[in-house]
Amino acid sequence: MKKASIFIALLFYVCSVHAEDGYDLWLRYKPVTNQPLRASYKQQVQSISFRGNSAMIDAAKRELQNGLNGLLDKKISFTNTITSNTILVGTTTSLAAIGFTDNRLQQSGDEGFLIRQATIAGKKLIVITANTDRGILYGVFHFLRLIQTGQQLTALNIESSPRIARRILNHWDNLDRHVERGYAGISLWNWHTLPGYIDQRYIDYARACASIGINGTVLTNVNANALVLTAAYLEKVKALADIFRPYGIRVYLTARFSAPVEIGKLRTADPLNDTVRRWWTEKVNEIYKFIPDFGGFLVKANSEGQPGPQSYGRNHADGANMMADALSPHGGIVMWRAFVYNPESNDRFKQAYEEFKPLDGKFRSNVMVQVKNGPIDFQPREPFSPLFGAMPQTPLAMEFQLTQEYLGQGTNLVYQAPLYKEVLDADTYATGKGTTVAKVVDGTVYRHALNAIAGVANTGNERNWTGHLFGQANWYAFGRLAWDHTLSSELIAREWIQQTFTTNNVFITAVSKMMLQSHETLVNYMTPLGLHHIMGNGHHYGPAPWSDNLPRPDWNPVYYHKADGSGIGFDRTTTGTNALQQYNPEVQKQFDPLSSCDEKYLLWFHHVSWGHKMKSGKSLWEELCNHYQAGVDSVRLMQRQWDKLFGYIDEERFRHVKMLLAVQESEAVWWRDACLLYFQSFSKMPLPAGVEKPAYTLDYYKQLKFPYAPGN
Ligand code: GCW
Repeated sequence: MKKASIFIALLFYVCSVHAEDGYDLWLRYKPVTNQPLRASYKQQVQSISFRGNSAMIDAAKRELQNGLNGLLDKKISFTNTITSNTILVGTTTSLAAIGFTDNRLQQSGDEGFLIRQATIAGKKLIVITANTDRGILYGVFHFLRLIQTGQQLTALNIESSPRIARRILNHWDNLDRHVERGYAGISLWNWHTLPGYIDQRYIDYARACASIGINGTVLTNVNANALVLTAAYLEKVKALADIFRPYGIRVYLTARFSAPVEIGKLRTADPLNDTVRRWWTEKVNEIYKFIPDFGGFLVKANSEGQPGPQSYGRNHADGANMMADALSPHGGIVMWRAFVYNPESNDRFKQAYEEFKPLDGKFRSNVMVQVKNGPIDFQPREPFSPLFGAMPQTPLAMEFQLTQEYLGQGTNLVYQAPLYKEVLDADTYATGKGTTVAKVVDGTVYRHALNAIAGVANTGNERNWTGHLFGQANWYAFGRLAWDHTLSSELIAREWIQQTFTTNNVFITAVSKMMLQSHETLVNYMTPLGLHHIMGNGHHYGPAPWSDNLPRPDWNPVYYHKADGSGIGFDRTTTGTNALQQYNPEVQKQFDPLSSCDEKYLLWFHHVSWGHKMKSGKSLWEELCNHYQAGVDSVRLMQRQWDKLFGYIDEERFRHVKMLLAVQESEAVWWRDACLLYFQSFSKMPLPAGVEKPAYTLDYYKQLKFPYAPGN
């Protein structure tokens, strides 16, 4: 090629990879770049035909038309007649009227859908059908996903329905728009300008959620403000609920237990007091006047200073049941959180179980207990919470944290699907082998019709929604796994990459590899071998394993690692707090004795001597050092992998990720050096060969302060 033509080709290429700011998430609907494929799509999708009429059908219509117009780079029109190469969309009933039936729809429930090739009135076409409009909406989004991910439309035959009924985001958003543990700006909800001003963001949020099957949103922080239950705010909540409804999303609120006192002017919030009970009944009736399909309450009570029934000598069931009774006539539910701990117990690990296990069977049928994935608090790696194997009579909702409070916050690339899967696939052995956490949560083990999964949202008003562009992948993965927890982390990563960036295979392969390694990488440079909760106090930013000055012992990192001259780790066996006994015997065997403990969880359960011989033959100290170094090395590898991808995507997003990877590298180095210097003061052993020397002294790391770290 001549120089000039190379230049023109290059210019054309650069211009065709337009700058993008991430706002469009995985719903970009850019023209399919593979020309033969686009041509075949165009051939098969010549028009759209919708049966039915509702706000939800309208939303599906708009999405399908916009999506196809973009993807096929052609205006697709609607038709009312049955012609070949049409996408025919309608519910079971409306399509039965024109002679289309499929028995599989009997199993699809009220959210599932069917996408398949069909011949109707002699015409070959593609049908998207479901029992309900909601199923249609999900089917439409799935159909668009097929095109976005470059799948063939010939011989389509897909039946899909969600395994978990309630798939909910939990926003820890305050009424002043501060987001607790938020790293992506301020809250999406502009309470001040609602209900009059409807931000396009609200609609795009709903579209994004619906596209991955999320069907509920808790708008407010679990550290709740009772004001949201007053009429002035309920009007604003109603405005959001009205926007979300056509996208199949129900609104829930957090209920502050002391609301009857704070906004109701009562003298008590005692759940057994008749006046208090009447107050909640009336409050709930009022809410349903604003929002007829209101989902219910999420409640954090008697935890970290939040008010609750125990302040009145009552228990969690008394509190939850009171609210449940008020909600039940309207079909509302209570999600009562099990995240409790008080300084009296000898091990924070054990407390949720100690408080909730005795209450199994004491809750109303519209109460769920919402349990964090692990026993402590969203650590980079936790064993599953023992409650999942211990509450047969109570529907348990899973709570994951998408926002990266303990996973590098806004600057680290960490794809969390492997973390979610590790927990969901863990076996509780509650009813014998194969009683996985996922099967407890989705209701199959104990046949709970009420079942739910929640993710603490990572969204904010930053242009790209999640601060770090790759945070979007966690939102996406949460929704996809909530729909079907058997999907693999890799498949979800690939789907996300294809829709978010490009369908180029070199790019997809390289980036999915980065993503799949990223969680283990973070565990290595932060909390390897079962270390946990050694982050900075309060803001939880950066390492502070030395920290020991908070008023409660169980808020201090030293409580969790217990490093001393003899070794490191928390003894939760019979010689220690015996927290292990909360698991079924088969699970206990995976962690105890020390010699057979899965080393990923070692320091969660054992206090181990520095010289202890690990499975590799190396000492614990050496192994610990190597893990920290490996974490840093893997971040550097991610940087090199990313650098090679220059030119595959727009420069704006490329540079965004590149810069953040550099920040991540420096934070990984910081974690390694601060932790190793500190632990070395106990082990008194040298850094093994291959582990880089820290650039500063331990005192330097100890004096670092971050008064304005976000999210606190
Ligand atoms: O992880 C901890 C957080 C708190 C949070 C709490 C909870 C909303 O540090 O910010 O409060 O958990 O889950 O209730």
